[in-house]
Amino acid sequence: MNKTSTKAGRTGRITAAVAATAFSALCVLASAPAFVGSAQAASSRVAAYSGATITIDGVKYPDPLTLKSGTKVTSTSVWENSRRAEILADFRQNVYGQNFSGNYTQTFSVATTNFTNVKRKIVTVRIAAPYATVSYPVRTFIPTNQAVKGTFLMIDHRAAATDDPAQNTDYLPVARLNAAGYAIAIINANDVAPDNNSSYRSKMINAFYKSSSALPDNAMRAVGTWSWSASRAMDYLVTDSDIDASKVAVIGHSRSGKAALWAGAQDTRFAAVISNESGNTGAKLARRGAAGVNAETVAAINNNFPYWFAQTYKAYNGNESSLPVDQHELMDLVAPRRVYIASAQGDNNSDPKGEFLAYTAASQVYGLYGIGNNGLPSNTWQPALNTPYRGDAMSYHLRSGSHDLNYVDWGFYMNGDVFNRSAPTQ
Ligand code: GTR
Repeated sequence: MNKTSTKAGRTGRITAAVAATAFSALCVLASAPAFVGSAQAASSRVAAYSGATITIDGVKYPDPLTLKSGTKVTSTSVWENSRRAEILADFRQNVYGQNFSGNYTQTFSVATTNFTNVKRKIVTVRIAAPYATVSYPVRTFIPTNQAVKGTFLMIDHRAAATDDPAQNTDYLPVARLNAAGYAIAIINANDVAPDNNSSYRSKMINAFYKSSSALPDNAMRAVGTWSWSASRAMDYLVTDSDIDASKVAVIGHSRSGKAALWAGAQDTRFAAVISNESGNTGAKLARRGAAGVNAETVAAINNNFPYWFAQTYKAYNGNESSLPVDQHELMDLVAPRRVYIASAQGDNNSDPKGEFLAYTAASQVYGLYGIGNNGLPSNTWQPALNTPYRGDAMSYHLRSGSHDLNYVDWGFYMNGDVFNRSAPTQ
């Protein structure tokens, strides 16, 4: 099969509008001295958060259900048509960065091989952008001996996936997933934006920006590119008659969990979003800082991984309380689709309690749809270990042990009816 489409892209058009609004703010930044500076210097350049707040664990956080104008959001239509766009724009401008806005041509070519009970499709996504053409594989494994229950689209920064349908590690149990009736499609994050400070621009980013020029401060870097590329893989999946496009869950672990959440927040075609121990700039509330457990802070992540997020995010180093958003609102953007937050008890760097609190706070926006039951018996930390909690459209578990994606996690994703949710009642 060969399929070609030319477009500015759905996301591209939205981005252009957002970028135009953001421009005046950027002009102010441009006249200020060097942008990358100490946390102190950077923080003096962003205004303190002055919008409406909610209280989580005794601390004030941005209220997802009050418009910037001060009007309360009481209907899903105002949420979807107005408030959701405000939050999305704030995340783009201040955290993950703006998506590519240049036109591109997208082509898919598919090499299909049949194995016993499994069909493998190595899909090559080819993006011809203004400065270069970049191709990357989407390794897709589909069971053929039973009805397919749904598809996991995995963002894999460990470059773990191979072409082998028998591969079966804890992190990537392709054979077990297929045997259980699930399809899996995998993109290697390094194929689109290498997970490296000196080479992250080398593939997709330099196809959209001149390699000799500095990136705009508000342009997305590696994590945003991983998310964007997952959506391009989804562009393919919706065309594949072996895949039920209404049952695709984007999933990632840790840094890829951040990317999966951001992909699912932006791209409403994903029926479910699974964030496995995504921590800082993923599921963890930023305002908790080190959270008494030496958890990763915004300053730490920006200093250790300066190429993951927009340059604008660095203004919040040591200054989380000025952020116009916090991470509960990233989950809000997924509503009313299923969001699954998974933590590990020993994963202090990710601040499991901070992930849990963001999850419980997100029930507020799901509640607007009448599906606010998050499945937990109580919103008080700490829930029981190794227990999958499932609400109408929200799922959670806290695994014992340390930072990893393992077969205990996958077991919950496979048995948990991830691809269904109660219908919104509003
Ligand atoms: C850590 C980083 C985390 C998380 C993790 C991972 O070094 O501090 O934000 O992304 O890597 O990806 O495993």
